[in-house]
Amino acid sequence: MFDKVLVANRGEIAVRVMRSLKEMGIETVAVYSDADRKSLHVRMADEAYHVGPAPSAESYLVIDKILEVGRKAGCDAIHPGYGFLSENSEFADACADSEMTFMGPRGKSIDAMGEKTRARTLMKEADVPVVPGTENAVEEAEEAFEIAKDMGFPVLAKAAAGGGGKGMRRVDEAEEFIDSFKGAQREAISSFGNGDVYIEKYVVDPKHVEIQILVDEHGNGVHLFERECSVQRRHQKITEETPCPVLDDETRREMGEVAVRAAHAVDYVGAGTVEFLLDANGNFYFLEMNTRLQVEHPITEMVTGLDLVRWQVKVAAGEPLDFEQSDLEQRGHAIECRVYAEDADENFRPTPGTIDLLSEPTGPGVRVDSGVYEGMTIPVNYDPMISKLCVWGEDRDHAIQRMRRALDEYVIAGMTTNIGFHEEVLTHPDFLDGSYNTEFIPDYMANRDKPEPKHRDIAELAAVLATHRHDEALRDGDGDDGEQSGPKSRWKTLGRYRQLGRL
Ligand code: MV4
Repeated sequence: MFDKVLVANRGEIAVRVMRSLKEMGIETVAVYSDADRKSLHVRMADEAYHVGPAPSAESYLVIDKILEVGRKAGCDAIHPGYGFLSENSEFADACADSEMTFMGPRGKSIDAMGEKTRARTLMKEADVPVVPGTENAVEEAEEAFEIAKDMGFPVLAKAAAGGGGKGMRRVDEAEEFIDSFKGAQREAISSFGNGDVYIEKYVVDPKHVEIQILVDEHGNGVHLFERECSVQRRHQKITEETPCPVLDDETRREMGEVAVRAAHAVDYVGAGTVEFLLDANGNFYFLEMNTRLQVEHPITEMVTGLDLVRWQVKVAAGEPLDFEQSDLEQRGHAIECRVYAEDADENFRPTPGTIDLLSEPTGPGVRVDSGVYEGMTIPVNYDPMISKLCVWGEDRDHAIQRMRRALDEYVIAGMTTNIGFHEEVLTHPDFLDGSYNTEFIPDYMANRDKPEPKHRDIAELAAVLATHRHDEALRDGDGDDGEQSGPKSRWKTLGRYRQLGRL
């Protein structure tokens, strides 16, 4: 087993990974940029090393700097988290070359899934259903047009080097095709330096359902069931849940088996996720594979009882899985809400700032994976996610009730957050009946009226109160109240304003 691990990431995921490492008796090493000197992951780590200025291209993404820290600190492995270098095959191979274990798949597995046309070919060979489409990129727009007409509109022109929604053009009518196709080629060149574009039949109003898999070095592979991720906007997930409310057991089992086959087809080792589109008739199609731990992994942990990071570490150390598929079950229901410093009323504009007051929900069935603490300033340089609020319930209704309770308990003052927006989602009829698909948020936003001020006003009021209380504390030499001293207790005061806000 490893003695000391470098966590090559920041924020909540670095904190999450370090927690499992600590539980396993492994020392933790953090890296940080100028913007993260005071961030939570730096405080959590046993050691921390500076890796450069705020822009990630000059710090968290510089392979040589990260490896140098690993060597200097004497690490025997590196956990990449998600984003940054997590799906960089060059980094995965460079770790292996410098005798630090990369906690992820081999570089060649990352590359096999990274190029979409190649991945589709490999998947077809492994009997994994893919969306009908061309085998390879099509160079000539006229040739592509003939193919599209045979296929029938709508079709999708996709960049072979794309992924996560980048480099896609939907074409609904023949007249638009040539321009859109050429546009997709230009975009592919400017975004990826690779102009290859291929054609797929467009699957209308699908659900996005993904399967978590786990494979060890000894060829044992299991799936940890699905996550339903259709609540998203511009390819940013907002809410995820498991089980998927419309999936039957037969389809679930099939999807799981297919996902494990997909992983084996690229000699995958470690934790990974296979994404599918699920159409209204219950047909599912391989979309892409994410060769990393994902943001939304906690809801899988809640229904399976497994610690995915712990298993990433064990598998990376060469240990075999000590359970098989038949040992696993989905127990209850889990939901994640991604809590962001953003303003849903202003086109989801990021609103990073300083957290004046923070009180995170706790209690039965609640888990908060947070990257912040009270008084911390959220850097403007990175994704403005504050935390992931996850709940577990005995069934879906229970989980929804718990999530609404937990959202209500959550106090973040000093900035606008999307907590109020989550409450809207969690009370929407299409969410409640589970029928929603990837058009849910776009459709909702097109018709949405700005809600009554609630969380937003409360946050601003609370910021004023926090400042006031701070002044008072300086004057009295003691910020906290003793007994029933009313206004001096910030939580009681805040509670009163929260109730007022609801009148
Ligand atoms: C599609 C599709 C419909 N038909 N492919 C978006 C992300 C990228 N991984 C692929 N995506 C899609 N591919 C075909 N043939 C619809 C989407 C899509 C989508 C997929 C998952 C979650 C949200 C989405 C939102 C819009 C479009």
